[in-house]
Amino acid sequence: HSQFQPLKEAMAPFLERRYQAAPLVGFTLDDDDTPLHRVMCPWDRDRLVGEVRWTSAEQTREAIAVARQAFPRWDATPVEERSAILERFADALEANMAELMALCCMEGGKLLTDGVAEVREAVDFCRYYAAHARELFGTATRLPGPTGESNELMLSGKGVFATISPWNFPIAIFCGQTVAAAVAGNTVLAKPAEQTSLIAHRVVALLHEAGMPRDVVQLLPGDGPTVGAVLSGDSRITGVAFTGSTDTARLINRSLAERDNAPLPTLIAETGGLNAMIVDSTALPEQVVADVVASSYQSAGQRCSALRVLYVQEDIADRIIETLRGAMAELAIGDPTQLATDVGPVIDEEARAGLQAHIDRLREEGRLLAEAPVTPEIAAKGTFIAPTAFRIDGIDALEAEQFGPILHVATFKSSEIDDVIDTINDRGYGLTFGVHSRNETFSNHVARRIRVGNVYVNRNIIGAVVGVQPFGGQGFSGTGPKAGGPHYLLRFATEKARTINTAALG
Ligand code: TXE
Repeated sequence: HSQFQPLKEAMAPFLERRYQAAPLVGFTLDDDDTPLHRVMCPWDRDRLVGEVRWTSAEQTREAIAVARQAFPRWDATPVEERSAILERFADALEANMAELMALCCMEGGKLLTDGVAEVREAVDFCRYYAAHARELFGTATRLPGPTGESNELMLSGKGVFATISPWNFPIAIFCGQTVAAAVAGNTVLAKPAEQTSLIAHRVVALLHEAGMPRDVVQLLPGDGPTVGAVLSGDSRITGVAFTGSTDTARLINRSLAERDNAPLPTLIAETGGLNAMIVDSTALPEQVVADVVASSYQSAGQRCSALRVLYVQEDIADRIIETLRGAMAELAIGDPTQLATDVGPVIDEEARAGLQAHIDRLREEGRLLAEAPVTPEIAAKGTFIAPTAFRIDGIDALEAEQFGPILHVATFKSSEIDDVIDTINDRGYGLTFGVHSRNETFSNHVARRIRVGNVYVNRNIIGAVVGVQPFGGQGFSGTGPKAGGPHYLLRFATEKARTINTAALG
């Protein structure tokens, strides 16, 4: 904890600040047009964090016109200049770490250490995409061809992109999608999640200060059915980079497809998961449980990569559950600004109520295996959910992803392993997956057969280091390409092959 102590002290003054936010667009706003929304703190329900003015449908359409007009100029801007803006922005994020962490705690309910990780990941995205853009967009690729002809392939931006982001990584994912679209030469309409508008406002203000033109990246805070729906229904939008739930991705896909007289769209979607881990009887219970607790309960289970279903081989199940009970009894739940806290609140009352209903149902069925303690005083202060583990028959018992600190545990016999893998594959999601075993033949077999985007062997399943573990799923979990991987920027780009008859010039 000692390494975080100076940051904790540096963020203290920002915890008291009241923030104001509004759309950041490339035209003059008439301020009184839209209502102000009050932002309350998830772990201290009477505390006002700030106010945000949401974007109206009309303002959204005007912003699209601005983006369209700015596109040719921005796409013609040398990539060196575009990348340099991302690098200056990365420096600015680092320099403002304390304030951004404070905002993550206050508006997003994130632990202080999660806030640090957010900023670092955003910085990594900026530097990685800046470097990649130079490679991809800097020079045309020469291609072989017959004598008297020159052939080359050039990459450029596609047009106007909307980036629609979730609240659970309000800096990292929001920045990653937005800077990728921009550095590839597109103009961008960034729509943050309703719940994290203040953070997004501060981030885009820093991006503009770093030199990103105001008409190239515009911030449109607002609700999904208004701003999000206008963006995905407008025929001037070339593509959408979306991260959020699978249901919303389906809505956006439909809306893009139904547009008249619109370019065939690009949809890059990173969506939900029903992530599983398989543990065989050779695994070490202490190590398994440490990784399970991290995977299921870090960030209060509000990670798309979080572990939802643990499959344990029958003969080791009792030991795993006993060890898990012990570990969960130790979890500290409460104020996310305190370094000793392990689990903070969930994002809002709607999320809390949905999770609680799921918990109540499983508890009534007598399925509770373990529970972490939440004191009544803490529960009364904010949207806290006690981390729990329940026994279920298998992944098919779950209708949907439960986006919170709830783990489901099923058992299997060693002869059933291929059926378990088939069931997980057939469920349709395909984001993260883990296997714990000291038998390499077993873990190789499982890792090979499972159809997911990210497989983790003998560790937790929630890591996604930029450039090291490119991240993203398949099936219900997303379209690819993987964020923080070498192919990501290509989906934001269009290719032009140029053939010159060199003989014609003599
Ligand atoms: O999603 P929502 P949330 C997933 C995670 C979970 C979800 C949580 O698994 O399922 O994200 O985020 C906007 N037209 N991932 O609750 O509700 C909405 O305003 C256009 C996956 O925020 O889908 C918000 O900005 N837009 C992941 C955004 O969509 C609309 C990593 C997301 O909202 C809209 C992180 C509409 N009709 C989280 N309705 C991964 N796989 O990488 C809403 N929105």
